[in-house]
Amino acid sequence: MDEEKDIVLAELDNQELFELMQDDLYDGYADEIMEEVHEALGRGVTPYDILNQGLVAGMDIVGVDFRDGILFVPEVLMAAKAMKAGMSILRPLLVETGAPKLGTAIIGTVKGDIHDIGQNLVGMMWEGAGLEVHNIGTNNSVEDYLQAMETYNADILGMSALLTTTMPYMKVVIDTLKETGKRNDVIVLVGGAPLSSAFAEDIEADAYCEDATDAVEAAKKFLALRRGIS
Ligand code: B1M
Repeated sequence: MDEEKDIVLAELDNQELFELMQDDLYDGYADEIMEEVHEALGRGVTPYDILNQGLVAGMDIVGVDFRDGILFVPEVLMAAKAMKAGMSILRPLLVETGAPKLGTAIIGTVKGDIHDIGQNLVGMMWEGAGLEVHNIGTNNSVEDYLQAMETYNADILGMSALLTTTMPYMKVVIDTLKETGKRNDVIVLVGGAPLSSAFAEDIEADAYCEDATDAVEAAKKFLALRRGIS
């Protein structure tokens, strides 16, 4: 994926530009990704399409090759860095919709898990939908979640897990909420690639969100239900 040195971005059609983004994300080229995101924006491509057809599609390819032992942790970290560089340009555009404030959410990855790209994306999309979002980062213990819920008076608790070994920790958090009588104070939404609706139901979360768009829909739905506006 290295024969692209003399590529003139302006000569590519949108599909070719997305494919180049996927290749450059794979190669961890953060500067090139930023140039390509600017090029796409300049053509009037929506931030949402750039995110999904360029960056997220590129990260999917990285995931497959990581699983298959073709890429290793340092390369995946470079790809993650390139993804974050692209997201840093898209973030204000995805967030600035002028939507009225819907409520307050906290989001963070569970204890033992340092994958944060997906939850950052969900946080951005929630902000764009009008939620006040407090992203509490990765590797969160029960205490971290409880503290953040209290500090921000959160309506929504969002938890992310990307590993089959860390997803059970979500149940630990929800069980603690139940034991401390706080379960009904908050809407619990969960997400991450290894999860499913059945898992969410099993641990008594309010909903499983397959992706960031789903997370926005779920947040709106459960906030409306809570306020009796369904
Ligand atoms: Co990791 N990793 N990783 N990794 N990594 C996966 C998850 C894996 C599936 C790769 C693979 O084998 N194909 C695999 C997990 C296997 C499993 O458990 N079944 C894996 C592994 C094994 C590991 C390590 C154990 C590797 C090792 O060290 N041997 C290690 C664990 C570290 C740890 O957490 N303790 C590890 C490390 C890493 C890096 C640090 C190198 C890097 C993370 C960098 C970072 O995040 N800052 C990394 C990456 C990048 C990945 C892959 C390639 C990409 C994840 C990603 O960012 N996807 C991933 C493979 C894959 O998922 N295809 C993989 C893009 C992102 C937009 O999608 O995160 O799914 P996603 O988020 C989506 C939805 O899931 C949903 O919405 C998001 C947007 O649409 N969503 C939510 C997510 N969270 C939500 C929360 C919500 C709602 C929706 O709340 C309401």
